[in-house]
Amino acid sequence: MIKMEYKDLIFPAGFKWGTASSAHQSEGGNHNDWSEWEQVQGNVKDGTDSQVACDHYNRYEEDFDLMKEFGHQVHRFSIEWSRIEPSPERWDERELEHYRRVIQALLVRGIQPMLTLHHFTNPIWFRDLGSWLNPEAPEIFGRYVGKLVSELKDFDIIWNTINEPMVISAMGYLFGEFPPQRKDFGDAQVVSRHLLMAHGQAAEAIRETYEESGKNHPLIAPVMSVSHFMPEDPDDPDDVELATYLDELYNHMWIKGAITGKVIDAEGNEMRYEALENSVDFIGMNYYSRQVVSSRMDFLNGEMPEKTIAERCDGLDWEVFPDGYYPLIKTFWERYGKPLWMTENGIGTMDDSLKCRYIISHLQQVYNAIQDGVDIWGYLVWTWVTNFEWAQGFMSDFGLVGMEPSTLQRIPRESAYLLKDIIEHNGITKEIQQRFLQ
Ligand code: GCO
Repeated sequence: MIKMEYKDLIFPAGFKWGTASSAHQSEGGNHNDWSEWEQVQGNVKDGTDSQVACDHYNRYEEDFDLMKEFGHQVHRFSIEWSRIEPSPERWDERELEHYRRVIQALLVRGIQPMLTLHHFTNPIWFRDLGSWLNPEAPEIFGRYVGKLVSELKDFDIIWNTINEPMVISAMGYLFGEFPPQRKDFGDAQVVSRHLLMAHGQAAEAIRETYEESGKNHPLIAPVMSVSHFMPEDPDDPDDVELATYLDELYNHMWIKGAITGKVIDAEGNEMRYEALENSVDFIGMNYYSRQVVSSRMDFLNGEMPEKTIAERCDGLDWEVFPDGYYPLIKTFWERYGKPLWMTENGIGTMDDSLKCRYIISHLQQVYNAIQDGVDIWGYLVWTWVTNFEWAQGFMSDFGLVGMEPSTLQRIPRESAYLLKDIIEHNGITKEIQQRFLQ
């Protein structure tokens, strides 16, 4: 075996580390469009649901204690819309108080809250109004955000508006794998446009609420899921063209709209959407894997080439492919010139040594991008405690901290200690790389 020569990869001073999660996947006890969908047999692959999740709603202090013990500096989480606004414009004071306590609990432990306003789930009444296909959806969401932000503006919060708009539109409206399980390219386009407008409405509500109370503008960002599209046959111009098309469609079209403030309307015309102005202070990037595509298959109907995968995520067709990370980061920086946060990266596996290798090999890419001049502010692993992985249920375990199923007791894995080590050194030392990669 060839012995690799490693060197210390130390990140810039002030670089921030932590983990990310979402309300529905961790809290338990939610009632929203997802929780109802989960009750239909066959929708969640392993037959589980999110009703217990990791009971984070009741155990957040314990979870934050552990984060503090492990040196975390930031935690990204979401607020569950259906709890705050259980019916239109009826605000649940008890739930608002709950989330104030959650935020406070992070702050007193010295952990910066990064708060996601929308992470996949919707209130039942919003679903019944047509969900993201409803032309009024952006305003309805903006109204909610205005209320929520007016309640939370006194806390030091970094705001994420919409989490992974293209996943909502592709998985829910094109591939039919998430609720509402539609399979219609036109619908998917409408949803992605409405989510873009909703992002604008949310950003505007945040800016105005802060301005009205004489506060400084906080940091606001949308969070993009990015995937590295590759042609199955790099010498086939049709494959190359398809990969380029999908890269534009999935990775760029939406964020370009948020940055330029332009939306493509139903007739295909470009129009300015004022609320999008100054709506992006930085971009959150979630990277997991690559996507190999072939022009001989109907990708938009869910057909993808068979591939032999050496290392993968459990329960999902996601190959470990760190080399796809750097080019995406670099392109985002070159095209949009906005600072970046790596808001999610990780792998669902019971093989914790694979999880450790995954994190290190992806961080090498982040480090290289920083060396090449990209302004990256932080890196968050998905996720801290084992939680509910959407249509996979509990088949894909992304946790750095495992959970004893009957007692829900938290059990830090070696990967949790790895992250602690990385945070202590503000990087991946030579020793860390040797320990895990050799
Ligand atoms: C997201 C992600 C998470 C997933 C993670 C692993 O939307 O931010 O989908 O919710 O759990 O990406 O699949």
